[in-house]
Amino acid sequence: MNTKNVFVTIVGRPNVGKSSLLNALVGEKIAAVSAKPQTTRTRITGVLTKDETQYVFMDTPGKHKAKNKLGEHMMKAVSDSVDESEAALLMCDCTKPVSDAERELAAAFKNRTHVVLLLNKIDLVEDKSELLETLAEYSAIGKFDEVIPISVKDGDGLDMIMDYLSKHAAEGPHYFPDDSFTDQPERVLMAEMIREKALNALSEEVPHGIAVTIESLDERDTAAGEPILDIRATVYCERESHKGIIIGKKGAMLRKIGSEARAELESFFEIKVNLDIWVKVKEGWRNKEALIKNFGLS
Ligand SMILES: Nc1nc2c(ncn2[C@@H]2O[C@H](COP(=O)(O)OP(=O)(O)OP(=O)(O)O)[C@@H](O)[C@H]2O)c(=O)[nH]1
Ligand SMILES: [Mg+2]
Repeated sequence: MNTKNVFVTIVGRPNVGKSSLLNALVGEKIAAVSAKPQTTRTRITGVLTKDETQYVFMDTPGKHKAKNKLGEHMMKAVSDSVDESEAALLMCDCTKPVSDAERELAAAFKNRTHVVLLLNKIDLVEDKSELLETLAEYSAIGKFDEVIPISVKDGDGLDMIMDYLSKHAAEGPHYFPDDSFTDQPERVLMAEMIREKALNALSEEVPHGIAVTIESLDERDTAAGEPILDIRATVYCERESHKGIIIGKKGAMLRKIGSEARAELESFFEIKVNLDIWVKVKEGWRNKEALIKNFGLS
């Protein structure tokens, strides 16, 4: 059997559903998803091998105007992905008008890469004829091989994406083991699960300044002989006042984040987890190269 592969970049402005799509296509929860824009901070690779074809998806941070050094690294991840992609999914929120982010991305791909325009969140549109107008607006900004209306939430249209990509796979090796679904190290997956729960639990200002690191991982047996994983994590934030918010009244917020993260860690890694989270302040870390690097974000 001749093997095939196809590398696909998923780009778009923040919050349109890129990471949700990555998770849905790969069939595993590998990227953090939240209602807060700028959830994704680095390029995240998801892998799906079906018969002879290996699909390699690259989820990217949402395109925006960087306001700090972290943002600059995030936008570098986007432009690198755009430059390297063989096929791209430009993802939009069909309930929103075209923005500069979409114009710039469409222009960057022009006449070079196979681009499919995905109009996501069609579940939010009651009168589907409204989509025609949106479609016309988007069609004016670039050249797309196909335009596919989808709802990642309802799983609508995802098979059409796969049909398209299967036609664009080229003969070549599988670069990842056939049973792997991401190149993200375990510790990164764990830290991202915790960060996602923090993003969901915290309001507005605080979440953007959060970073999570895994300090230690130890597997042991409980007294009853059951394996358990001790995970010690640190949540970094930018201000003392934010630390107070993350910990919450009598530790309630941190307990909520911890228990939600633990449930997901246990189901993903299929082992009982004991999660110990500490909160520390690193003032202005999003503008400090050394710290950004330390957190694995450059
Ligand atoms: N109604 C609806 N909501 C969706 C759909 N797809 C994703 N969402 C929601 O949109 C929000 C953003 O989803 P993400 O997948 O984190 O978006 P993203 O594009 O990766 O965002 P960034 O990483 O910030 O660029 C989340 O609250 C999702 O649950 C959809 O098809 N319909
Ligand atoms: Mg994302």
